[in-house]
Amino acid sequence: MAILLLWLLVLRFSIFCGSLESHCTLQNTFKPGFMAGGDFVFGGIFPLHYNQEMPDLNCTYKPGPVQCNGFDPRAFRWALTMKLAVEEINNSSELLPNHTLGYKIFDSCAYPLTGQRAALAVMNGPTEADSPMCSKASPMLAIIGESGSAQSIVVSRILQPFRIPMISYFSSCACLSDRREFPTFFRVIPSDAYQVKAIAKLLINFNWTWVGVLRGDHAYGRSALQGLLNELQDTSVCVSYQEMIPLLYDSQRAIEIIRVMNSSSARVVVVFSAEGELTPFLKDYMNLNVTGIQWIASEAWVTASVFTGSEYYPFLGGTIGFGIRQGYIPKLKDYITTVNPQAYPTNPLVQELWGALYGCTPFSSLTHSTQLPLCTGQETLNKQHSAYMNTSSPRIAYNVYKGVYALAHSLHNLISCKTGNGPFNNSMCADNTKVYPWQLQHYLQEVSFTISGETVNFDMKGDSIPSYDLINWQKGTAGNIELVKVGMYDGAREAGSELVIYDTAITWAKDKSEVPVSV
Ligand code: TCR
Repeated sequence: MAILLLWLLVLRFSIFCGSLESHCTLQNTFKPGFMAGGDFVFGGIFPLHYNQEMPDLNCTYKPGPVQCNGFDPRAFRWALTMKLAVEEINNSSELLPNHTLGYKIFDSCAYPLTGQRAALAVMNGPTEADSPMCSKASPMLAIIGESGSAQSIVVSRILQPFRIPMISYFSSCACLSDRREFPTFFRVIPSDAYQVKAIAKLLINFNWTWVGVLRGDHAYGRSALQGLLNELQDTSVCVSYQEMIPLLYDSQRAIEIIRVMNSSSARVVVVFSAEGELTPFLKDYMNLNVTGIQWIASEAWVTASVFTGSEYYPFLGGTIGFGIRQGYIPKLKDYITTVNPQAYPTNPLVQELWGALYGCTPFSSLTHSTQLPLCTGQETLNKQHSAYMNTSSPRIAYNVYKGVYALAHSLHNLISCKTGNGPFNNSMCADNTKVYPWQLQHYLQEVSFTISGETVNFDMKGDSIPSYDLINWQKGTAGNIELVKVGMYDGAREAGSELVIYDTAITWAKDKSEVPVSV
């Protein structure tokens, strides 16, 4: 019912926007993080905060704005990457010359319902960038977003009636490949369905005949396990046990699981889990002083920085798994170092970034909302701010970058349509002065271009060519764990030879160079 009402609001808003005062109020309390006008506008939705306060359910006064906490510099970097990509394209004389792109970037607070609000706000067009209010808004053609699959599911359902395409940079749930349910969903991160294919190939490649599987108690763990079991059918690999780390962590249960692992002759254990639930489990594992397990990490924890301390090496060294492919964004580092409160004095997100990085607030006028001391103005960005500054090998930021370029190339092709040779009814082209999102989706489905040496295109399910880096946890100079690329899974290669492994580069569990045996 509530959703129906919201839809009605959206529909009515686009017709009588000026008169719907209450809705314009919603608009005003939910402001984009960054915004710029242009001939064509793309929306962006990013989890700029990682949690949100419970909504105020007291209806005796006007509800206040959504309160989000936990500013996330990493997601902020993703959002800036979108801004960078749009600005690069606007400066390009090859891609979309004579046209400017605009953007409106909103925060979902990593929360599905706020993602929903963000989607509605992006679609509702008029904001300060378009003046006068509510008139002459540039068409909002597509969205880059969302991050988590739960948010993308909601956002996709909202965009669907309006036929607005979206490209997700982080949602990997295989469930999103169902075109009947998510007809306008595209993504530049591989579906988890490919991850289990890659893991199955890895297990077969090393002749491990018996393996254990451990998973978290959530949809990701459940569907990954199911997927792996399917992939292993009719192969030489058998699963000797499947265990689940309980949602409400329970040491007793964990110790039982560790006993099972330790007594099995299957030394290889595949773990589908996020770092959160794995942390207490690994603590118990280390307390019991068990070693000799060869861990196969799922994408969700293979790049986790929380386990890279030297204390983990005896237990986790040799871990191997598939991570999202790294790319290269030449201008990203310089770009994000230009962001500071002086350059963006009115942007609250930039102020929050300073709070997150330096524990200070840049302007005294803002101190009422925070308890932080005033910044000195001498704060400079450096490597130590890794969550924000780690730009040397972006994975998700690179996906964002690819996504924006995919939209730009599609729009470029749409605009370059030769009269009488178009893809629409009667060989018509789109009217460049009045492009509809569904017309852009046609071109997005067809687009194919190269970026960073990689071809980008989409299959009929909206999935792009899957590619992963094979990552191995090796001993760094300080005894810590370093993530080393030891191969890849590249869906662009011929069927059967997608997996490429640099065998001699791998360090296995217990610091060994021979492949462990697991039978
Ligand atoms: N996409 C997941 C969430 C997720 C994740 C992770 C969470 C991915 N990778 C790493 C923690 C750590 C990939 C989603 O929601 O689709």
